[in-house]
Amino acid sequence: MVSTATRIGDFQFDNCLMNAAGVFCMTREELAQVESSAAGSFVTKTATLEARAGNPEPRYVNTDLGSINSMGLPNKGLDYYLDYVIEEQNRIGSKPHVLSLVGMSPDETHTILKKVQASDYQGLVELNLSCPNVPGKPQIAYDFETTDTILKEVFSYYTKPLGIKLPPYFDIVHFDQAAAIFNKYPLVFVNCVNSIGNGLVIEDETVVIKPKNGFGGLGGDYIKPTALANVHAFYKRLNPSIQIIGTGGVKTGRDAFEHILCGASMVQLGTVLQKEGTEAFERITKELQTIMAEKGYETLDDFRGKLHYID
Ligand code: RRO
Repeated sequence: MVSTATRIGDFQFDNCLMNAAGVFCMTREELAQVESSAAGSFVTKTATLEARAGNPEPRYVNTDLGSINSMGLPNKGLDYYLDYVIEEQNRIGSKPHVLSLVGMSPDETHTILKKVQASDYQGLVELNLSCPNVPGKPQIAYDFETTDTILKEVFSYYTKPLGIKLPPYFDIVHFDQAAAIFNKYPLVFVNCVNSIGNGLVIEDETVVIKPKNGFGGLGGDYIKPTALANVHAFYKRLNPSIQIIGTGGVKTGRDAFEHILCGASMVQLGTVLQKEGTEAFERITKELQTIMAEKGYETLDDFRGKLHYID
């Protein structure tokens, strides 16, 4: 009997697939749709302290090879999502969930996390250190000094299970430097990767999204090799207590299999979920189960991280 069940920290999930933050997670209705699908969990849209309208439209476009977005962190504000995950946590039969957060400044991040710390929420939190789309705000996790400072300050008061959402890195030295920082803290997971920031898609002679003169985060096929490299690089470098969530370019069971082979304990669907809807969870789960059965694998532990190299 093949199982795609998994665990992150102390939380058990019946299935290793879930949505990626930003897709199907803006409203309670969308989150409820993911909850009632074959997904093992949901993560909320990254919340700031106050609600935000985000960037002007068009700000998300699907392409043949994936997607480009510059949403600009639109969300309904911390309380909306925090209230919902607490409500869900108290519902019998509810799955464990992930609350995604970031402040518009380090101070706001601390205000938010202190609120979560003081709340009844006992589930996982994902601190988004990698939003590529707020004009004038660089991706936090590309600044190692700031990242280290934020994590040091956070763990001086935050005692609940916390992970971080990372941007893709592109240099071995950066994998080494980032991992050395993350290994200093009691992180439960790192999520690799957010969209590849600041790509540019053109149709005829014009950019396809309005914000930032068309620059936006890439998802989908464009980013799978980069995502796999980041999952595996951090799987190899991080303390075994820090698990990996794999995100980027998953549209088939084979893609999910590859993320797990690289070391992922959970796999998130972004662009494919936006394109196909929540039916994608069942289809990709079945495709993954078929591959596992063909290979004689019964659980994710049978192949997680066991990528083969050429001698
Ligand atoms: O809202 C966005 O523009 C956005 C965010 Br916060 C993020 O983390 N990643 C992304 O591709 N878009």
